Amino acid sequence: MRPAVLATRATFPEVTARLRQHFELEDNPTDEIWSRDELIRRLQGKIGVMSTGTERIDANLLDACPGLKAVCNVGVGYNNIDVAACTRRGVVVTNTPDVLTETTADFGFALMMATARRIGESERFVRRGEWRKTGIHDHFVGSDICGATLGILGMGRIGRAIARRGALGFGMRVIYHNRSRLPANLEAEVGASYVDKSTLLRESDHLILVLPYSSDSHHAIGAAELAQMQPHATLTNIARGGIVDDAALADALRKHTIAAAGLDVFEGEPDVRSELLSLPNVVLTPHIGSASTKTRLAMAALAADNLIAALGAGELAGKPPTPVNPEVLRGSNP
Ligand code: 8YV
Repeated sequence: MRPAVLATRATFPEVTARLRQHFELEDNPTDEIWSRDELIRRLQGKIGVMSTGTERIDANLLDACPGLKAVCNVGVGYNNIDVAACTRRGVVVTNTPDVLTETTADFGFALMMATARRIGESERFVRRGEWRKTGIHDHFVGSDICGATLGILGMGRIGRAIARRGALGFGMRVIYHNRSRLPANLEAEVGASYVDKSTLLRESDHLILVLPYSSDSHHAIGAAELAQMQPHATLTNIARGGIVDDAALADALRKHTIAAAGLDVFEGEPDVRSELLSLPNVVLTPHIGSASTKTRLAMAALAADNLIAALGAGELAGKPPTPVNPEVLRGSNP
């Protein structure tokens, strides 16, 4: 009998076919979102899971599913997984870095531009049939991207790809803040200068968030931070819900403390605060930063490669390409 694994969300046929070469696969072709109890029920007898950001893999779930040996997330972020709890139980965790960097940077730029140039608002105006007579100096005027100051909070791979676009493509002055400063050669390559967080907030015309979510980054942008930003500034969040205090942001948008926001991620998503839904000066998208067909396929394929290798099968047996807790593979977990 081949080992059994679970894929929690619908994926590409070529990816399920590859998993079926090695495992008894239970998949989710109708893509319904399972309750936690349902997930735990389906994980019984499974030794691996291909998960997504929708599923919370924590200590309680691991205790209820003691046969689990590998959790392979489709996504670079893995704040849905308690990695320490997995490591303690010898469960390998993997993610999908690199393959989504450029696609997500493109999307961050697109959302920032839509926000600065009021594309959502003006598109709704046209659809409502209100385009009769328009003013010239005050008609959906927004703020420029070219030549403006781009602020980046978080400077990992996606942050650097956004910096490059801003500096090289749009002639922007790029400033960033991160837990650790980049080496000088990397700063020069991406055209970005390090500043403290307060300078970043005060000087950015367009601030974009690309840092991972953790208890340290919870509400990294709240009322106090928004108050330091310029009234014409925009804020774009493509990182994770919870990094921004959405209630404080809605308040700032209503009071025009900042001009506009572009949000791809939300606290408590897929639910979105009703204040945000009714404000004109916010562009809302449903967590689609990495959503190009090519990239989503590459992410799913990498997650499948990780699952196959982590469970000791295939050419890379025992060596999943992108482990998050490699110490488990070395057998040195406590
Ligand atoms: C995914 C993401 O769509 O990679 C990430 O961290 O947020 C997105 O690319 C999401 O994680 C789905 O699992």
